[in-house]
Amino acid sequence: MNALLIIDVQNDFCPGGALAVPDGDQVIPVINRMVESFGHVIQTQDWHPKDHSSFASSHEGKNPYDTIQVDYGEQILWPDHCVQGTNGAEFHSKLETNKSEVIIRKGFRKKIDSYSAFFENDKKTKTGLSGYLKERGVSDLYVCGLATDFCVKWSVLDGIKEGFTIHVLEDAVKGIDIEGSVEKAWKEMKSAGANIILSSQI
Ligand code: VGL
Ligand code: ZN
Repeated sequence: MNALLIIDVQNDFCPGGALAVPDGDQVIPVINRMVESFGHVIQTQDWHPKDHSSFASSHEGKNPYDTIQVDYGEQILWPDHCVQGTNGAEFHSKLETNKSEVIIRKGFRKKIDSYSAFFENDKKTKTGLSGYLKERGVSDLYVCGLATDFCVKWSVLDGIKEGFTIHVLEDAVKGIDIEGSVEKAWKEMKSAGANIILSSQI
């Protein structure tokens, strides 16, 4: 069974937001068309407490995009974004969300960031999505949303590890791009076995 997985199409990742992905909102009409074609739709929502450890503001003397070492390795520090209950954390108002059957929230533990829809960045803490999909009989995930080089990439890599067949909708994702991270993300997703397709191929 197929499902569409929409990653983090939230105000803070769209133009005008706190961690805006360049042209991030341009994925919305493409995704809305995909929603019409899919029988099952799943979304993720980045959902941080206001003093989250991934925020530069939580670390004295640090600036956004600095990196620090934490228990689970390197962590990029972000501008405050997707704070629980704020407008920035809401889905973009133009995104079609009515059909979504489940919304996975991630990044709500203060000490652990979470890019992937499946595991938090410690690579151990599960979101529960894998079990949900397996119980529902989903085998193939069509991934779209924001951002190509972080939450999309890690969801794709973990989805493959969890045994799903992963298709990435190339024209329905956009990246942040820090020092070539978008190009690197495409390489990693391809070499892990992701199937890269265009929305017109659906
Ligand atoms: C994301 C950075 C921090 C994403 C979330 O959705 O790609 N990136 N939090
Ligand atoms: Zn985040």
